[in-house]
Amino acid sequence: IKRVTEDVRTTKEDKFHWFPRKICELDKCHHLVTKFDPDLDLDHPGYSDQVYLPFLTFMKEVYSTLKSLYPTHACKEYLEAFNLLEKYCGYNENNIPQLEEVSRFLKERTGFQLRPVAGLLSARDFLASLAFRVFQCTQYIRHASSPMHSPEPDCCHELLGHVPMLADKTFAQFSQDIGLASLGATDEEIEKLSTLYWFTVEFGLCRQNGIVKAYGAGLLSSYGELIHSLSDEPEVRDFDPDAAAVQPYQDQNYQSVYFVSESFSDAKSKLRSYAAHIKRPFSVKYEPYTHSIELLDSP
Ligand code: NLE
Ligand code: FE2
Repeated sequence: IKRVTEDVRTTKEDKFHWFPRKICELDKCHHLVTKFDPDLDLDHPGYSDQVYLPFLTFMKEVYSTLKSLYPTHACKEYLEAFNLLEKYCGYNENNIPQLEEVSRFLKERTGFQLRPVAGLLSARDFLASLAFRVFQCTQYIRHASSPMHSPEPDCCHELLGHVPMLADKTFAQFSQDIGLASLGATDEEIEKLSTLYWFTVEFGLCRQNGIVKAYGAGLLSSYGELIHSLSDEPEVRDFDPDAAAVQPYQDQNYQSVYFVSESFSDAKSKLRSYAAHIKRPFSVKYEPYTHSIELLDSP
């Protein structure tokens, strides 16, 4: 009888992909993808050479040019957090903020924490960490030839793009919700959720007092694309998760389509109803006291 029940359990568990249920299991979510290889990739700014920007040039060039655009181009949640980061976390053009210090700041604001990662993670592993309010951060710096736009995430992108937004409560919840929706999802659903992530967390726009502003990290860390996204060149559509989840995109150049949300709480409730339609044999609930995932209606 014992054997039989075990068999049944195994068959049922095979129906969904493994996922971490405790925060310590994020140690197993470390699968890297080799998406951008400067030596092999003709479109990569580093193709055929090895010159990476010296660390301190980062804050000077990237930081000061971006900072001059924020008052007019960034959403108010971003501006508020950016000011605090300058005040308390060593954000300024002559300094490289310490991941640990920034992580402590975020933890106090929204419970998010940063975790260093060696390269680009698989979408499944990256999204799973968001379910635990853990943000996996790259640590290298973009190529010197294109400080105003990098095709891949780098520490400028993480620190200037993601960190300020993760300090906002509603946005933090939105990010965690994408992560929770990804746990145990099929490969197709992961693909759709990472596309959704792309058009919101990375390249999202929002309307504030009738004016369109940027909240996506890929915009807030790229001087060139931040200007482009708010010009009249690209197509701008109202945010709709069903459409955004299947919108084709590329990562070599500026986007040609952006989605604009009315507010973060609006985006959050739209995402929640999208996620409710994802078919899984269980639903999940985050247990903040133990940093673990509770399965409801589990097999
Ligand atoms: N294009 C962004 C930047 O230059 O910072 C990075 C995007 C990563 C998805
Ligand atoms: Fe990013």
